[in-house]
Order: sequence, then structure tokens, then C-alpha cells
Amino acid sequence: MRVLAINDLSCVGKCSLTVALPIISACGVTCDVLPTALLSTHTGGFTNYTFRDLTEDFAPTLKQWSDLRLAYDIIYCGYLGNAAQAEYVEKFKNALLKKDGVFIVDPVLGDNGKLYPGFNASFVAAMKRLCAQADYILPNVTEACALTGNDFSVYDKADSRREELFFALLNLCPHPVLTGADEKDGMSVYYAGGADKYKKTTHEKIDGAFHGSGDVFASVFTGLLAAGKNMEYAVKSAADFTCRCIANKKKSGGETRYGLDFEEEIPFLVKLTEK
Ligand code: PXL
Repeated sequence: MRVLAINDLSCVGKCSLTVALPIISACGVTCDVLPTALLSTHTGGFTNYTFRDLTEDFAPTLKQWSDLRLAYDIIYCGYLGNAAQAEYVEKFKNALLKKDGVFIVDPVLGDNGKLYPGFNASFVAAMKRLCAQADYILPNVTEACALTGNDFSVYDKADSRREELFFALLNLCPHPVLTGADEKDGMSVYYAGGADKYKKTTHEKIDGAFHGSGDVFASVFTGLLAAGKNMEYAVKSAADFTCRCIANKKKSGGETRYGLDFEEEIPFLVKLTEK
């Protein structure tokens, strides 16, 4: 199994590729990377970070990889450096994803009702077009609202409207996985799909904003699918794993902007791949 992870390289702060690479590798799968941008830290909770857009490397990279006849079982795309990269990602997918390969898009756009720095409506539109090409999309509630043109303040904490939001995502992609739904009895993930159906898995709610949680979830989900697990197992296990990492972070009391300490849970992840 061979995965291509398309995401930024934030040197400090444990998100994107610094999470995807170790986690997908721990699932026993080759993980190649296409960095979309190089940042000194991620953009959440830090100031004065550097940002180097790597779009100009995309065309020659695709040329070389096509010449090498690389072929991927899974392409997993996360944070993009600009809207134009979305079209390039589609080209990578068309050229390098195996015929029966799986395309996963984590539409990294924002959190807590706000878009991340540098993103605007045309960036959201480009990400939406990419989501329409995907087999699985993994938005949080903020991203789901942005993609479906819904108002976050209406859907945040409105447990009864989650179902509506999930079905709106189903118009975009056959297998949406809606993460980080903050509900009365815990944090839920909505998934599955099918005409008028959804399933959900609910985990303990831990107060606080934990940076990089979405990337940990998406990486475990991708790694477990690549390891041959089914979607339901991958969703539930990714939620379990992320929840354990969040609990550890809460306990250690470290600054949340430095990301989750997923490393100590790697042995647990390896066990999840063996079940
Ligand atoms: O975790 C999402 C993410 C990924 N990459 C960069 C980010 C963020 C969120 O802030 O800034 C560069």
C-alpha cells in the first residue's frame, strides 16, 4: 500500500505532514509527501511565522512522478497554500491515483466558526470543487458550514441540526465524515451515509481547543483505510486515538498550540492496525 499525503510542512506545532507521516507510517504503509507550503510554525496561535508557497514545484514534480509511473492506493489531501493548488491536486489525482484508489480530502479551512488566516470565499469555493472529487471528506463543523453555505452560529451546539448538516455534505461527496460535533453528551463524529442514513460515534468531551486534532484524526483514518480496515472501524478508531491524545495533552498541561502528543499513543495505533 502506498499513500500520497498532500499537506503543508509546518516545522513546529505538530500538524499536517509532521503528523501524517509518522502516523501513516506507523500503520505499516508507505507515505510519500507533497508539501504545499513550508511554514516555520502553523498559523494557529503563533505570530511572525514564515510562509513559503511551494506551488511552483508542483508541475515539475508531477512530471517526474508521472515519468516514474508512481501509482497510489490512497491520496490524502489537507491544507493547501492557495486556491490554485486545488486544481493541481486534481491533476495529481487524475495522473497518479490507481483506478480503484481512494481520494480523501480533509478540507482544512477553519475552526470555531472562523476561517484560518489567509483563506477567503474563493479559497472555500476551490476546496468545495475538490471535495466534489473525493471519496471521503473529513470536515469539522466550521468547515462543513463553510462548504455548504450554512451559518456556523446556527449549527454550532445545535445537536438536532447535525443530521441536516451531514445530509448537506452528502450532496457534495458520497462518504462525508463530520468531525468535532460538540454535543450535550460528548464529542461526536457523523459518518456512513446512504440515502437517508447516518451513524455517529460519541466520545468524552474534554474542554479546550486542541490544535492539530483534525490532522491526527485524518491521518489515523487514512492510515487504517490503507491498512485494509473498513470505514467504520477507521472512523471509530481515529476518534478513539484522537481522544486519547487529547486526554494526554490535557493531563500534561502543555501549550495546546504545540499540538497533540500523539507519539506516546503510537503503540496503541499499531495495535489498532493488528485487530
Ligand atoms: O491543523 C490545520 C492546519 C494545517 N496547516 C496549517 C495551519 C493549520 C491550522 O491552523 O495553520 C499551516
